[in-house]
Amino acid sequence: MAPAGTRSISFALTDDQKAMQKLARDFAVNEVMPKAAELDRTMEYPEDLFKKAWELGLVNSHIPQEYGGLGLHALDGVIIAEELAYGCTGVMTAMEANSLAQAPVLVAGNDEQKKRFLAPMTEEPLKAAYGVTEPGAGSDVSGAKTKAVKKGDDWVINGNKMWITNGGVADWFFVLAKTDDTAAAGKAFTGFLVPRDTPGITVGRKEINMGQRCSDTRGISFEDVVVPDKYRLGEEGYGFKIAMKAFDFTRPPVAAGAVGLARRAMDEAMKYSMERKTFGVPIAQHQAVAFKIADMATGIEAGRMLAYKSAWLADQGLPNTHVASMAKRFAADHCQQVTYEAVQVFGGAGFNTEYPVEKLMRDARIYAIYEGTSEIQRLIISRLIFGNHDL
Ligand code: CS8
Ligand code: FAD
Repeated sequence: MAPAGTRSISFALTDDQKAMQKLARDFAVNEVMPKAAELDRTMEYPEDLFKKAWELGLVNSHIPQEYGGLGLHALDGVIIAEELAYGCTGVMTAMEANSLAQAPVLVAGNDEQKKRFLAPMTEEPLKAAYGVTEPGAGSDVSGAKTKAVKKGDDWVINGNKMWITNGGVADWFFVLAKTDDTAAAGKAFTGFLVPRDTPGITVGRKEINMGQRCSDTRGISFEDVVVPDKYRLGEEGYGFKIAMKAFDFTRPPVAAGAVGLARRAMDEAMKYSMERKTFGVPIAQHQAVAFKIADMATGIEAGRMLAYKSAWLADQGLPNTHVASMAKRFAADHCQQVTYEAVQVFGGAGFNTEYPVEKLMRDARIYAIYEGTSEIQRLIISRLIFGNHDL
């Protein structure tokens, strides 16, 4: 057998990663958790928490150093995302939505665009939003109808986006618009960076959602919105691919968010199961309860490994679409199961708003829907596997 040191795989975090994990964990436990129930009740956007997290470097962490950011890697972002989600996934989503909007810029933006849209986010706690989904097109992005027409040196955008996270607080939007009605999806769309104060943008009401209620979700309409050609992201016609490529970087942290939420629900269930007694013993001593916890812990570990691997592949510059979808699919579905069973462990108290697990169960539900439903992740995975792609 070869000596341990010669093996190439390592599950160890670096000292920097451990320090960042601790920073994010302390922030989640000490700052986010005490406010989570109130934010769920009021549905207020977590502005103060956003500012504090921004000051600590827990938001926008992957903006490159030449644009004023920390230049952290995808794996670092995944580690942070899990911890923030442990505190409250509504808060985590409000923060992570920035990364989602920035991802297309990191994938395809030029130097001028990065200076204009990314650099200011390191100077002030600005927000951004990713606008792809429409009232008539969510899973099927190619069905999006928002149009951009070239007029001289400008583009004129018309259409409606729906379910846009950070919609009401964003300083700018990434907008996917159709620029060629005749081409296939891969050449029919173009991405644009659109400042919020551009005339013709109307931001809709804050949607009242089942969970993650402090996160800001809105419809946005664009009526004759004029955008200069210099804000066109990447080549004309390549917007669909840019929008998809962005998910390769953002699905890993979303998966990590689901892992963080599951870990929180497991911790709550464990704590309660050691306190609550039935038939003369803590319920943790009933094997039916202890096995629920064992299954929770196993899935959390598996989900985390998938999230780590998908981010690690991205950091190596290797194809990661399939593993990112596996991570998102697995962790999203597992956190449904974990929060459902956590409510079960709490019994009647699990159904009550005075205890934390009913919120966790509501918050978990969206993980199987946003950033691509679990069905769409399966579609991506199966297509890649059957397509014999170089995985
Ligand atoms: O439509 C695609 C899809 O992914 N649908 C799901 C949409 C989705 O995930 N939406 C999420 C919106 S954002 C959100 O919810 C935010 S939540 C709030 C923030 C949370 C923070 C915590 C699909 C179904 C996968 C594909 O659709 P098709 O129409 O079948 O297109 P394809 O034929 O597969 O592809 C067309 C061309 O694009 C290329 N492509 C596809 N994927 C990629 C990636 N990288 C680069 N290029 C890609 N990943 C593909 O190769 C095709 O190129 P051709 O040259 O045409 O062959
Ligand atoms: P549909 O596409 O209509 O799907 C309905 C059902 O049919 C789903 O179960 C789906 O899985 C299933 N289905 C569809 N097609 C297939 C198929 N081919 N095979 C099998 N099953 C299929 N979007 C953004 O662009 N930016 C954001 O910031 C953003 N944030 C969001 C925040 C929240 C809280 C929510 C609710 C949504 C957000 N979204 C955002 C949109 C989100 O990505 C979409 O809701 C999601 O992709 C699903 O699209 P849809 O709602 O149109 O459902």
